[in-house]
Amino acid sequence: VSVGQADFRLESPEQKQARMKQWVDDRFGLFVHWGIYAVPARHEWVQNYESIPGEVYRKYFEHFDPDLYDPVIWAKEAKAAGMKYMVITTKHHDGFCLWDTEYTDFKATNTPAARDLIRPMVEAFRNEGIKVGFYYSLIDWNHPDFPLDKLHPMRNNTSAKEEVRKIENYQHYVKNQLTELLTEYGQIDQLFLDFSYPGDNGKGRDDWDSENLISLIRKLQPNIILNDRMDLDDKSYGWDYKSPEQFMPREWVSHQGELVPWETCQTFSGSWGYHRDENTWKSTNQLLVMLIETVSKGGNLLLNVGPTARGNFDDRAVERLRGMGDWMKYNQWAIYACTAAPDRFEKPENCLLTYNPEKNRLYIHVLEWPFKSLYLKNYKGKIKYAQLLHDGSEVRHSQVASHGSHTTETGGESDLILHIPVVKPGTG
Ligand code: FUL
Repeated sequence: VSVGQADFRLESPEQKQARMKQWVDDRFGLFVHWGIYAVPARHEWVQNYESIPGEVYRKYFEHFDPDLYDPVIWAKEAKAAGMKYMVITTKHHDGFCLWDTEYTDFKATNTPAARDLIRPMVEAFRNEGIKVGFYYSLIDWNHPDFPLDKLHPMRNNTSAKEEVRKIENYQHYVKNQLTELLTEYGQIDQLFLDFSYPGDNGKGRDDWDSENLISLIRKLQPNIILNDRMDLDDKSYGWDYKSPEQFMPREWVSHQGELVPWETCQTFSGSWGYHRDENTWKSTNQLLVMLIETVSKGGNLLLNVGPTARGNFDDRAVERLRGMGDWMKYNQWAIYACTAAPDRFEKPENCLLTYNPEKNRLYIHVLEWPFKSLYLKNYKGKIKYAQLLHDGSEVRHSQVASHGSHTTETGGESDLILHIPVVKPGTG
């Protein structure tokens, strides 16, 4: 489905659904936050958190030398984890650009890395069959015309100029850079713009010229999937999916009553960029539950890695990605092309449900093992056949009424019992 430049607003819900289908079915992607903030290794907002003036922050630019950078390895790790797409920070809030942009000197080519770091990445991921998306920060603490707003690292510095910045210059800069990104790297599947706080620059107006920006983006990449972080409200057309950060909504319904696609972006620990001292890492098990829960609520998961300044993934990230990959090998069918289960299926205790509407298959994720049996309330007549997903073993089910010993006080004739083998998968 191709939507022309001027008429993207006329796209019907069916056309939009068709354009989004593959992305929605893919469900699991890799987010990569990489930039010169990986050098100080203490959060991607370090310049803001520590109010570091541009001249001082520049020392990280001068030391950015990713001697271990090999995007082929990154792509292989993502593939093995079962991820189907990736989104890379081409530029974060500090304004540093990973590609060879014409519009600023604050770019990878001028660091000791001395090359465009995006191009080989795009190629490596595509070679693994992983779709490529770009994150692009609308906020830019390096650009001279970006307002000294309440989030700017220099906002409280009296020596910083308080003059009204020429936001129009900055808007041109954004359009020029996005034009580069969306014309020089082939088909870009997703664009994650980040982020907006309309009116907070003190001038109460559209900071990014968003509607024209969307027109430009749609013209350059008619099939791109665009997030919702421009300064347009929920009723606006133009964006394709909601991008909740570090949380999962139960579901997202539009003003027209339709389900809105969403993707939750999540971190392994408390930082997006590589953080040397951050120890609050989620376990592989927690991350898997997060993935299942996301799909069980009808969303996508974009899970973030913050590579080091030397250009590799840290061991903790690799261990978790591989652990997730081990699980995905056997259980991917309960993730891809799946969504929330229809209401007729009640969620058993300590379980999550995912559902493939095209196959009419329900997946019951039993979060605690072992169970001798699983009580399925009001499932009578709703199951034809049950099996363990990881090896296909048939699982017997029976009606509560015919197994008196299983009947509980809440039991009823419409309930079923699923007889789960006692042996845990992989142990016997
Ligand atoms: C936020 C940013 O401020 C964070 O640094 C990160 O990039 C996250 C995905 O989006 O808005």
